[in-house]
Amino acid sequence: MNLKSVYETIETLKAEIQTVSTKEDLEQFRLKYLVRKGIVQQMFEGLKTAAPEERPLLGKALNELRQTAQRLFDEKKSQLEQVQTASKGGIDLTIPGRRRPIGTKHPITQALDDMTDIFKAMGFAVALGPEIEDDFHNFEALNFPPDHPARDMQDTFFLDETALLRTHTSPVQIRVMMNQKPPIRHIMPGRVYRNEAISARSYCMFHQLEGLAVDENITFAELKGTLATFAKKFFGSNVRYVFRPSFFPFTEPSAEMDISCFLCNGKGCRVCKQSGWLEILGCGMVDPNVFKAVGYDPEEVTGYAFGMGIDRTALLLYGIDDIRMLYENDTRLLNQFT
Ligand code: 2U9
Repeated sequence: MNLKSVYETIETLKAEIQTVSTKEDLEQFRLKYLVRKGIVQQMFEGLKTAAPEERPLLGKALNELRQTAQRLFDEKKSQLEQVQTASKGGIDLTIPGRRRPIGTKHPITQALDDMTDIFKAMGFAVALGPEIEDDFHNFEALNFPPDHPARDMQDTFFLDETALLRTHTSPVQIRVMMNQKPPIRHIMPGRVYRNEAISARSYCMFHQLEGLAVDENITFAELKGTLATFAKKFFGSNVRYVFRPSFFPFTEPSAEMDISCFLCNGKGCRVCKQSGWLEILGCGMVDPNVFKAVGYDPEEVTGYAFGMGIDRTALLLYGIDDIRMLYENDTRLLNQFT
């Protein structure tokens, strides 16, 4: 053993540690160099037989050899441990990124948006208006007689003597007609309020979508065609429909539209109460008194209007059996509408 062979061994160590890539390789390295019978210790043994004048330099070189072997070993050990913790769960770059939960449309918004798109495609514009209204726009202009039960405190939320929460979106149509001349083709989606006992089937607030078309020579046939097209687009092309005579203060004649039950296809089920039919909307030709109230001449223009409640339809569509679930914002319900 001489100085040269010690420095050569140091170089060999440095080269060898480069080839270590596993814990097993590292153990081989330790057994070869660092144990009591390993190469480093054996070279130290050689110091005893070296010429006395060579010993100081040789001893220094051997110390350098031992320190280098230990340092290379320690560095490699911690490097391998880091790789191991990373792959055990610290950082694993192969794991796909975490998905951020994104919000979903509320079922009511979903239904309203789908309905709105269908009417927009048929040439209707969307009109919005205030939820706090007055007697004129909510009742008087719509031909409600002064003693109509809807005007009662029990059915309408009054805020003071003149202000009330709108009971339907019809006052928006009154505002549209008073602001512009025919032709008019508008739909009015929005929240409405009624002072009703809260139950699984009814709530004090719900959503409506109403529509109004006013022009010269508008007929009941156009009303039927528009609503039949809507029903087929929204509920499915094979639905059947029927118009039954009805009554509303603001339309004459008036009708209600039923569609064949979209769950049992008209055979009869729990949802349609074995009738095979579902009532989905009310409609009719705008009453001449309504035109007079907004300053239109009923001899010059005719029009049709329709209105539907969204919430009950959404319950049927999505198979929800308590209307209150729609307003509780329970994410266990909402997450099902992704
Ligand atoms: C104007 C003139 C006429 C809107 C109409 C209905 C028939 C109707 C109900 C459906 C279920 C209310 O949500 S519900 O409880 N609505 O049956 N609505 S015709 O008629 C109008 C509206 C505005 C100026």
